[in-house]
Amino acid sequence: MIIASNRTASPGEPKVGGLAVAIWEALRERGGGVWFGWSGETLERETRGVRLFAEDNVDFALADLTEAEYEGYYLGYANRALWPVFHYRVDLAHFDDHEFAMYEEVNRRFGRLLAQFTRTDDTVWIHDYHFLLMGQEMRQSGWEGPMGFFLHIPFPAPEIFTSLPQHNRIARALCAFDLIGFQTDRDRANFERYLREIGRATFLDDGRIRAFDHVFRTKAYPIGIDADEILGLAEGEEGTAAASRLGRIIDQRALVLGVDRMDYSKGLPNRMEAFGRMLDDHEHTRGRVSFLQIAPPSRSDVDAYQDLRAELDQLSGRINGDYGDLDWVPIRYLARGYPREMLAGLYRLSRVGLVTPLYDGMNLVAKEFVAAQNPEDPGVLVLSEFAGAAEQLDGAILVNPHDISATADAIYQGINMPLDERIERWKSMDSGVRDRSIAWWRKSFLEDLEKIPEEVK
Ligand code: GDG
Repeated sequence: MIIASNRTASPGEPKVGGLAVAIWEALRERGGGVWFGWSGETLERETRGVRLFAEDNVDFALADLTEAEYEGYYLGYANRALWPVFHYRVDLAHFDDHEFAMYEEVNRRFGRLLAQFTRTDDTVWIHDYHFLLMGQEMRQSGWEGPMGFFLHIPFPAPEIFTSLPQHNRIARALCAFDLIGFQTDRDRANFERYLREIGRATFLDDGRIRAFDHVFRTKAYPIGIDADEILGLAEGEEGTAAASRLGRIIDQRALVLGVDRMDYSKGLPNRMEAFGRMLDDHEHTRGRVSFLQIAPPSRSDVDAYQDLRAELDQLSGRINGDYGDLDWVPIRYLARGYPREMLAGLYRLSRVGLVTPLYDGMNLVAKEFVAAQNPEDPGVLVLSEFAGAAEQLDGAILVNPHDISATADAIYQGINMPLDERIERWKSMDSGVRDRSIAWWRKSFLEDLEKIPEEVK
């Protein structure tokens, strides 16, 4: 089993986060393998090789980036072109041929490095938008075995995807995989529509697709979480300590909670506006509700992220200035990360989980919030209809995050929802989250991928 993702877990340290655990388990379950990725180090000059660390029967193979590659491949094409376009923010996208060349170069170099690890009978699984071209590079390096790809972020409608000057090159490279996994049917359908309308694909009777001289399959595999792990953390010592610490401060007030990487796709300004609108529309909620937004900064070397930070600082200050009082701050906005244990405790304490991205591949926070709840007194999930998770979490109050009034109403509805309705909604979500777990996700993708060699090519 050979897996590549831009960042890997740290060898020798506990594997935290859904994806890291899923990959780690996939490798161990199959008796070992290689987990390849960027080391997180940038060097002035290129080093050709990889550093190997063994843990159990897994080899971590870590490659460095040069400063120019980090700038062009990672900050540049991946995060200034692909991320915004795939999240429908063409207005924020920056297209630069040099950055694409760096992206191509890193995919080529990494693809060749990875090909060196493969042996007959191996299975290759490549992850996410950093490595869209890597499958093709692997094929060109001679790898002929089964090779799958999973896209963690949305795949946009063809009208948006084609704004990328290199859309044809990217789609062609993706088709070199045997199995292309998406978070939702919406994403899969977008990709297939691109192939049909622009890629002149043929859709075969057995469900496979022929395009750009390759035959492959596509399917949605909604990523999940380990619900028991989150529940255990929420009920554990650190989780309950965090909840009682915050509980003392917010007193009897209802807690509305948001937890997001600070990213423009997460709809944070809209969310703050909506909370302010609710205070405006329902005066009696003032002093009775507290909104806690945890937003650890990410990619702060990219301009759009610096602009977002400034916008949130300003907006939270304005709302707190307008509505706050001597003994009450409406928005607690914390631009830093917290340990997972604490987050789980806070999810459980909250009356409303506010997850309102403008666009999101899946959104694991929504699922974690559900898993952490007390079955006898569960909180309410207010969820954007544009999060992949909305295809599954039917007990949430779904909102259009661009509609500030509707989001304000949804928060209000959540705060006031009667217990029996909360329980009913939560139950249906919790069983879905448990069913479609991270283990289910990994197993179903790999089972499908491993069937590929049996199919007539
Ligand atoms: C990408 C796609 C897709 C957040 N703050 C802290 C913290 N977190 C953890 C959450 C959750 C994870 O980070 C965030 O996952 P999301 O799914 O919500 O979002 P992205 O980071 O954008 O992830 C997304 C995902 O990949 C998986 O395929 O669902 O659509 O964009 O687990 O709990 N963890 C800690 N401290 C924090 O302050 N420890």
